[in-house]
Amino acid sequence: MERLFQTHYIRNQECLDGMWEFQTTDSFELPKNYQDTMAVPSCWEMSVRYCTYNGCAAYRKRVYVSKDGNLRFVFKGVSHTCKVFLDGNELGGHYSAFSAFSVIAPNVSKGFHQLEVLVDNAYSEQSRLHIINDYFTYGGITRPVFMESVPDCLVERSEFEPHMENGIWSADVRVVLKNLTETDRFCQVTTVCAGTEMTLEGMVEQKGQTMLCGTMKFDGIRPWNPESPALYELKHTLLLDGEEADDLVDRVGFRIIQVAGKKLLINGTPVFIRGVNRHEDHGSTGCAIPLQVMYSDIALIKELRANGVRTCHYQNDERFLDLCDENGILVWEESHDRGGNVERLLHPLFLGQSMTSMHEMLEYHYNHPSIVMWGCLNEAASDTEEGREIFKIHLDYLATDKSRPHTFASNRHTNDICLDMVDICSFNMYPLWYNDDTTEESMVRVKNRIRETGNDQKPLIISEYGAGGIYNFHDVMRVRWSEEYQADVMECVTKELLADEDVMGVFIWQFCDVRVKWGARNHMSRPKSRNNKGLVDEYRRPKMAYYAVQKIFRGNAEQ
Ligand code: ADA
Repeated sequence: MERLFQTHYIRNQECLDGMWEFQTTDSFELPKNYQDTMAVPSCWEMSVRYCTYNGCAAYRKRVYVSKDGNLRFVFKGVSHTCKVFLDGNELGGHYSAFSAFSVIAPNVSKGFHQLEVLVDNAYSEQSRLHIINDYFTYGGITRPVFMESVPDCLVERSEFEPHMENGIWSADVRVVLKNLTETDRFCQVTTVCAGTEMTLEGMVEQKGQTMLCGTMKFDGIRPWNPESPALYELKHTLLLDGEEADDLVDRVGFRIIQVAGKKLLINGTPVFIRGVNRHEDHGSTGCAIPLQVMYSDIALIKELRANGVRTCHYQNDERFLDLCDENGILVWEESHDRGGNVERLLHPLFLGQSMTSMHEMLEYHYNHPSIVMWGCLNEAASDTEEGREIFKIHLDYLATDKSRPHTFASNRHTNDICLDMVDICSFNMYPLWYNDDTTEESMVRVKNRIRETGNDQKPLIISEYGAGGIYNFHDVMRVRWSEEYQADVMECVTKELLADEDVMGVFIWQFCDVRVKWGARNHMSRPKSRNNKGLVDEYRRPKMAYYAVQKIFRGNAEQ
């Protein structure tokens, strides 16, 4: 399943998950022969034969095409650079493991064909988002793959922007159509949602894309909110020459997100976010997390009495976002990057790679009601003029979405110069862990900076705080790395932050332990080659800190 609901009733879509032929290669070229097989989706490092392999590999799958026509191949995630070929002809490629992409193969004849994918997960100057980091870059086709047969014009994506005025719900609807042919085509799109129908029409230029816009009015709507996350099907049907030719189905929620003073409002009601930072990583599957584990993660998050998730530090698998939509979990979705110092931000490739990631996030995840804010550039150089220029480009783009606030997680507590460009001020801090600073001392620094820069009337989120705890390491002295010490820190800091009236939300670092790729530089602080600040370990086994936080979150939820 691409999503937790059927995304097409007309378009034919086939899932290509399963065992593919596999071959490591010395260069980014297709091999002549394939000697092995690999599951798709999966991370090749989770197979003992390739557990340390970092480099290029090729995948091949024979596909059967039941009728002549155009094919659209959809990859929900390939880590981290890839090229796609059909019968040896290059169809396109993509960079960054965490956003979906598609490639078109026009005019394919009925019969068997060879689909091949070249993948490279090596670190290099060509890769400015996937770098040696405090999380692991796996290798492989790590999310599901689909083959679709599509007409000459298709529904590429849509944006559904709900509004509420005088008790009446309406929505601005924007439908993007793609024309694969060399001639302009007249298209009609009928959109149905919550019993309301609207038809838009227009010319789609040859080999181009066109956005058709309209407004729909509704009655009898059940709003989306954390307590009652009502969802509605959004169905777009494309007519070519009056005939139904293609469609795209999505799911939406009717909610208005507003920043009012230092509060975040959902449909006019202030919310306090009790969140966790969640990397997509698991001790058994790497980043290729199956739906059942996503579901059990959501269950653990809800059992914790948390109501929010920050997708650190990249876009998430849409099935997880669908689960957040269904469960009323508030999401800070973040585009792919972590820790950009000035040198990396100014690298010739960085801006292009990062802004592509931002567009793929905003354009294709727009309709998720659970995404209540966008984030970018975690702990990047927001304390420098050069960094500010890069931040401005990113934040100005996020600001084009008027339906949600935007922010970034800063660790420049005393000299951040980019806070004027966000709707919500967010800071990462680690009192009682990286040093003996108290929560109060950390908060004083952060509040001084917000006040100095005239941003003290904006909502304030503590986007990361935490401590390391090795699962099942217990110590009567409650020393650092013991579960006891981690639980003590989480209890103390969580209580203090939730009692601070200036704080509108927190995201604990972090939900689960994750594998890291930091080399010698950090192995001393990353026992087991993992970031051990999870409330649960990499196999989702709760630590003492999980229960310490649960007790406090439960109290906050019942206030
Ligand atoms: C930073 C960073 C996280 C993680 C954390 C830590 O805040 O944003 O990705 O590295 O530090 O565990 O130290």
